[in-house]
Amino acid sequence: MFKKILIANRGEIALRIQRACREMGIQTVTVYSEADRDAKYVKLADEAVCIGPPPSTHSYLNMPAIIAAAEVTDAEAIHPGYGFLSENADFAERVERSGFAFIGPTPESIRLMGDKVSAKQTMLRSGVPCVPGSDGALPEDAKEVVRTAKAIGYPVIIKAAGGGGGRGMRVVHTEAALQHAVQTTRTEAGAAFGNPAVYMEKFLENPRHVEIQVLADTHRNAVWLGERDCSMQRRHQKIIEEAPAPGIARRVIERIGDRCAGACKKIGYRGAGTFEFLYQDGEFFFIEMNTRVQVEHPVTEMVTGIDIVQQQIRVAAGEKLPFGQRQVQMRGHAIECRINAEDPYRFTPSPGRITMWHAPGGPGVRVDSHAYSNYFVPPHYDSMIGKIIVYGDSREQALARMRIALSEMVVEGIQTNIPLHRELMLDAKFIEGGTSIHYLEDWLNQHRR
Ligand code: MV4
Repeated sequence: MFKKILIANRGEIALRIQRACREMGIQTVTVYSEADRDAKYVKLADEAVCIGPPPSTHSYLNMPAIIAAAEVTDAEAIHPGYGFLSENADFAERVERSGFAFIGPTPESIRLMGDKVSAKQTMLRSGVPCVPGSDGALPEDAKEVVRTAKAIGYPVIIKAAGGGGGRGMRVVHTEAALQHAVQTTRTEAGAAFGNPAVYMEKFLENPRHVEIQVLADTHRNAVWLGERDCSMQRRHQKIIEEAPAPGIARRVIERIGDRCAGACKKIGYRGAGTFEFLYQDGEFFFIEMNTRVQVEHPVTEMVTGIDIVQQQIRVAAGEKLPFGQRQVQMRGHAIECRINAEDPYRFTPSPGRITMWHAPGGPGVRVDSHAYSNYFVPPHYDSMIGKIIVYGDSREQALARMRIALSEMVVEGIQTNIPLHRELMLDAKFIEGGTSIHYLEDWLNQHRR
């Protein structure tokens, strides 16, 4: 096992990785920007190295600075967390070429899944069901594009191969709008991702976002750890996630989960990963794969009892997964609310000093946050300052515990989205379960104040 790991991230996930390391007896190096100098997790780290000024392009995205920090501290491995460099294949490659272990998949896997066209083709070959669409990237030939759309049936969606997470896509309802949409998406994709390739899919009008968590080692073992429903989102920012997904038959999920684990074995995947699906009318359709640990990983940890971050570290060190698929048991229900420093109804960021921070507690309540009373939320980064995760034997109990946790939580000095979460936990349709990816935005439009 590694003796020392460098954490190339900030905020709650830096603290989360630090805690996993500490439990495993691994020393931690935290890198930080000048804006995060006074963060508590920086002081809690065994060693800390300043890697640059506040803008992430000069710090958390600065590959030479991060690798140099690993060199001077004699770290053996680098954990990238989520966001920043976590899905950058070139970074993973530079980390490995510099003699460090990258706590994540191989650069080849990251690259394969980073190109959404090659990701989809890989999944189709592994028997993972995908959204009906073009066979690979769209050709230049306009007539061929028209034929493809006709065969799929309108509405269709044009997506950039280099996109993902909602970036670089355009819905098309008529043949008249098709050519312009394809050309515009191509041009934008070339500028944004350095890759003008686009592909076409049937546009699903009212799906849920359900994802499958996987873990794979370097000994051809791969397991899936159940699913998460992440449909409660606004502008591709998830705010509530839960496991299991309400109202989906276990046998349907099991078939998909087994296919995901099978795909991991087939491509020699290593580490934690997430298969994103759209779920509509009882069917799953793969859209993309994330090759990192995700913000919402705790809900899976709560229902499986598996520490995903620890397992990421173990498989990166070459260890075998200590359990097979039959040992993975899902039990109870977990819900996560992301706490953002923002206006709860206008969504404008609200950085600044937290004058009072009181986190909830009690049975089945977990708070993953680096915040505390007198912590200054810097304006340079994502507005998420923590997560409340609750567990219950049933969804009803988890909901009740989340309502209590949200009622106990006190944050003063900045605005947060806690009032929004309090309302949503009392919303009849959310309580019923199974709301689509459009539900929150529709709800916000009706509850505008
Ligand atoms: C779609 C779709 C409908 N049909 N693809 C947005 C994020 C990216 N991961 C894929 N996305 C979508 N792809 C087809 N064929 C609708 C979305 C979508 C969405 C997906 C998941 C969660 C939230 C979303 C919000 C708007 C659109």
